[in-house]
Amino acid sequence: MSSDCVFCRIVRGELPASVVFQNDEMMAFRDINPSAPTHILIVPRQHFASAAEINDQTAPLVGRMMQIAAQIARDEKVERSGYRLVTNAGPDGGQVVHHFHLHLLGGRRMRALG
Ligand code: DGP
Repeated sequence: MSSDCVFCRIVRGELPASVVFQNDEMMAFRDINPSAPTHILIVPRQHFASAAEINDQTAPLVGRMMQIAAQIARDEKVERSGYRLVTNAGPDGGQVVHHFHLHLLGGRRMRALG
């Protein structure tokens, strides 16, 4: 937990969020600045900075986050049309919030990477 981390504050209930899923180890809520018609962030309750910090303890949690992302995609009715799951790490990755999270993006055609 980090007192000034915006996602820790959402997890603690100190900041509002449009929550679409939560359990004892993660929350999923709508991005405040959506890049697609469906743009949901999947956020572990445990604070760690980015994909660069995934370790043996957190790797199973990350797998379950991807599993829940697929479930949310079904709930959001983008499973058939398709979607993108992405995590940004560090400056060149465009990471702004330094609390690991997945972006679930759908509802429009994504551009090819690269
Ligand atoms: P990034 O660190 O670049 O992977 O993306 C962080 C995302 O978090 C960005 O798309 C905007 C979103 N965001 C930042 N602050 C808030 C907030 O207070 N509430 C919500 N719902 N989303 C936020």
